[in-house]
Amino acid sequence: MATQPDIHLYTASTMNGWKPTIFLEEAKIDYELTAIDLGKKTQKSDWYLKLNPNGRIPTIVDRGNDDFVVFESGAILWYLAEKYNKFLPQGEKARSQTLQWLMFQMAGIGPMMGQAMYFQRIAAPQGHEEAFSINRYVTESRRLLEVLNTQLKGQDYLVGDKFTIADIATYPWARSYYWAKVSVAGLDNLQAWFNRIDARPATQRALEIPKPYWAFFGKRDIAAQEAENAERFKSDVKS
Ligand SMILES: N[C@@H](CCC(=O)N[C@@H](CS)C(=O)NCC(=O)O)C(=O)O
Repeated sequence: MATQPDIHLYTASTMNGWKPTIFLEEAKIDYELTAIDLGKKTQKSDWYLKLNPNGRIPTIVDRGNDDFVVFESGAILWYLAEKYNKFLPQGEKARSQTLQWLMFQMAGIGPMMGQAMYFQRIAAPQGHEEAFSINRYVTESRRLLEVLNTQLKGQDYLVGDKFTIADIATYPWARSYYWAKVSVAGLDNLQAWFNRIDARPATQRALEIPKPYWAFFGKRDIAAQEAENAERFKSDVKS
């Protein structure tokens, strides 16, 4: 009888949702996937809230560790990195630096770009055009991308020459600058880093799981996916 994989991943095709998928594909680890339908609010159902009290994706359950549950995408990456001894350097300083850039993504890039997206892609098309908020989040996102650009000067990845969980967490967000309508003009180191990770087959494969959403990256079927996204998050706008 085939054994079940340790990791059961609950996720959807979003910037946070792709983080564990990128890790698992890059590390070539077998996992079971349950696609959560955000449009149907599956993430708010009772069974899912027992796993993730925040009612958001992603979440993992580790069957190999007494069905231990981990939520919050940064914590999931950290847990997987320790379990599989991958993408988190062993040396004390490089390890701390990796966690610093992971926190920078979780506390800065994600929330700011997320709000830039929300106000422009979800609220504005439904009649809530908030110029002050849009300007605030777009300007702050651009500033944070400039910080990444400076960090990437003369090195391939966020922490030296090794691909780490900091890159895994940051790439889906920063690479979605098109969706957040944040310019990356003049950020040459950042663009070179995009190109480097765009060329990683496992990461690109992960971006099609559970399904592709290339509109976030300004590529392919943009009009159709913009319409689908508007439908998906329609009920999130409160008057
Ligand atoms: N801090 C959380 C954020 C998770 C999050 O915001 N997930 C979004 C998708 S990117 C979600 O589930 N949205 C649906 C909802 O809020 O109901 C993490 O990093 O895991």
